Amino acid sequence: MRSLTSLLVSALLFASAVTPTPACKDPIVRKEWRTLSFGQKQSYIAAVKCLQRRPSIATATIPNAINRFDDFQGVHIQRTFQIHFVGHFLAWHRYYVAVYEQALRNECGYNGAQPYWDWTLDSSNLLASPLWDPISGFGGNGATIPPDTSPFAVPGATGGGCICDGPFKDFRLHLGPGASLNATDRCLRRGFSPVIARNFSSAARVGVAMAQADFGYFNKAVEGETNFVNVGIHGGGHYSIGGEAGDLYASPGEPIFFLHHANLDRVYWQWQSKNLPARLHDVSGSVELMGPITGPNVTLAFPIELGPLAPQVTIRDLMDIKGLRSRTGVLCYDYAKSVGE
Ligand SMILES: *[C@@H]1O[C@H](CO)[C@@H](O)[C@H](O)[C@H]1NC(C)=O
Ligand SMILES: *[C@@H]1O[C@H](CO)[C@@H](O)[C@H](O)[C@H]1NC(C)=O
Ligand SMILES: *[C@@H]1O[C@H](CO)[C@@H](O)[C@H](O)[C@H]1NC(C)=O
Ligand SMILES: [Cu+2]
Repeated sequence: MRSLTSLLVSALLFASAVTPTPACKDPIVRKEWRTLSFGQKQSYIAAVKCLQRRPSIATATIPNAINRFDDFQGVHIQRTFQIHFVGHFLAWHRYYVAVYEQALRNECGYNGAQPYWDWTLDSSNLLASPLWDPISGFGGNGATIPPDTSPFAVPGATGGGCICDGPFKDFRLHLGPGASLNATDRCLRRGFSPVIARNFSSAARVGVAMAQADFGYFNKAVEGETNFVNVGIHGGGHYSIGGEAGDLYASPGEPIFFLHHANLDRVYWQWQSKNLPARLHDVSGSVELMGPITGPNVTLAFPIELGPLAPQVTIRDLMDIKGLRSRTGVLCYDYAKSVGE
């Protein structure tokens, strides 16, 4: 009798023989949030809310995940210490956002691409960002609660409580905060910090990252350090929103996480595009969180795992955002210019 595994393997081989992965002819184009029409913004938000209603497929490893949105947050919580301050930080998050984008399209009928948030446009006036619009955007700051007096408090944070308006006002999270995968029932919190946006989300900060000559230094400029003296442009997006977005583990519980990481990915692609022949192959950095300089370091063959969300791939498969076109990778999207570029 054939085992279940061999049946599955032959079914997969059969499926791939019949329908080979289509090449990437027409990459979907990711646009800056404020360049979308009102209807496009509404359809994106409707798709996110749809993901928040569809049942989890990850309860074997994340028992308290209730819906597909939880699945994404849960996988990030589980892997926090394997995917930050490592050489594959940008590759992992590139794949993660692309798989989320595909879930919106394939499971929720969304026909656009993942929008990005070019936070340099809001760096000097965070509170005026159109992202916070309660009708066309994601709603605004959290309610004002007593300030966080811990040493890890975000400088300049305001609000901090549950969000008060917008499409996610009544949305409930089921995992986190922090590393907890216990069943919880929580609101979405925000704690806007205009000073973090001003200091770390500026065009000048992006310029510093773009000027780096190799991937190792570029990655360091993006991720910054584990303090508030330099949170990098990565931390800039997270801590300027604060609340859930400022939770290193549970931050994908903030829907804007995916717009922020799409923009980081866009900066990464712009940096790669300055010298594609070399930079499609340039990876370095530690395998382990803040790992020793003596290695081990990542290589193009390093595996990128999203657990129940998607098949394992390698960094090599993720180096080219249009890699599926030449069948050298698994991705197929592009970026439209931001406002004023
Ligand atoms: C999660 O649940 C376990 C078992 O009940 C408990 O020991 C642990 O403290 C909980 N963690 C959090 C963060 O609440
Ligand atoms: C922001 O930058 C100003 C000016 O350089 C500096 O004085 C301040 O400490 C910085 N604050 C944070 C939170 O980075
Ligand atoms: C690991 O990479 C760092 C730079 O990111 C480099 O200085 C170091 O020599 C590398 N270590 C090994 C063992 O290759
Ligand atoms: Cu992350």
